[in-house]
Amino acid sequence: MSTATLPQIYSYGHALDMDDGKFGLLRDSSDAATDFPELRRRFAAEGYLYMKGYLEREKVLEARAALTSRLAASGTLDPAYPHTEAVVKKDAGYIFQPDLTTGNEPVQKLLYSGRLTDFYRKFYDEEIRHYDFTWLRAIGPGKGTNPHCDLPYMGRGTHKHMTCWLPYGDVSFELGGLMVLEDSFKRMDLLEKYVYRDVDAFCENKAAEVAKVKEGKWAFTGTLSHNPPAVRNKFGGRWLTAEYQAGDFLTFGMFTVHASLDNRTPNRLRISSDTRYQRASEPIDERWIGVNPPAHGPNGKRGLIC
Ligand SMILES: O=C(O)CCC(=O)C(=O)O
Repeated sequence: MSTATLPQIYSYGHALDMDDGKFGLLRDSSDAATDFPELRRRFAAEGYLYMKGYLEREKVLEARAALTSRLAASGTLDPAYPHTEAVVKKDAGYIFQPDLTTGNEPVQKLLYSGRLTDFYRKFYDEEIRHYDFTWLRAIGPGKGTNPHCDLPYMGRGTHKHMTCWLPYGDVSFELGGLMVLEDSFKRMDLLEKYVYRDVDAFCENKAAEVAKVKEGKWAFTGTLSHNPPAVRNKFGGRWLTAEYQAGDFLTFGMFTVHASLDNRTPNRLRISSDTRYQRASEPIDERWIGVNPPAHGPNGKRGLIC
């Protein structure tokens, strides 16, 4: 399909090149929603599955309300609007708030039971596990996510786990959802030196790295680039995205380069989560499991001699 009728898209402060060969829409795989051999085939070929309307819209909106009521209670939202509209007070910025999901039953049920976990069980064709940590993002006006792969943040167990990116509400191009770089996971020639580095590993024998870690900083941030058009020019392929609706999810593997569109609304939050699922039989990254996962904190760090 031609991109001629689409609006100009921005990511990380850059206008994307909107030519047909450089930008496009995600393939909707809802036509194959019950055909798991076909879904596996598409995932192997394309590195992602966009499952439009797979989840019950009402349940997603219920989870949204459970999140926005907490955002309202924390004083983030403009009280002149219903909390479900997620209109932020001025300068609220980017909010990374996994805590909003703790003990939040509608969110926990949506992500870790029912249709979504059944999807991964059928996809892997065996028992699954999920990370206990939930990445909950409320992206404020003017913000977005730079290009990266997920493996540097979660590569200590299997490398065959999958990310599920799920919007809580409709996400227009203006509000800015996720985009993946077509066929980027096939470019191991370009990814090899980047993707296997662990953001929480540091060289014990290098004083500068030890000092950074002690200050709670990363020796390596996991960022692939701050320039989405330049990444595309290097890797080839198209940046692929969609106007998402509540009930959709996008799932992809650890080697797929992705980023987000910028939130170009004047005052609304884009609310989404990203969660991880894998075969129960495969090793799991210890940073993301348990009641209080170590995450990227001091207990998640790994000193190496290098
Ligand atoms: O939602 C975003 O802006 C980023 C999400 C992401 O990087 C991920 O799903 O791995």
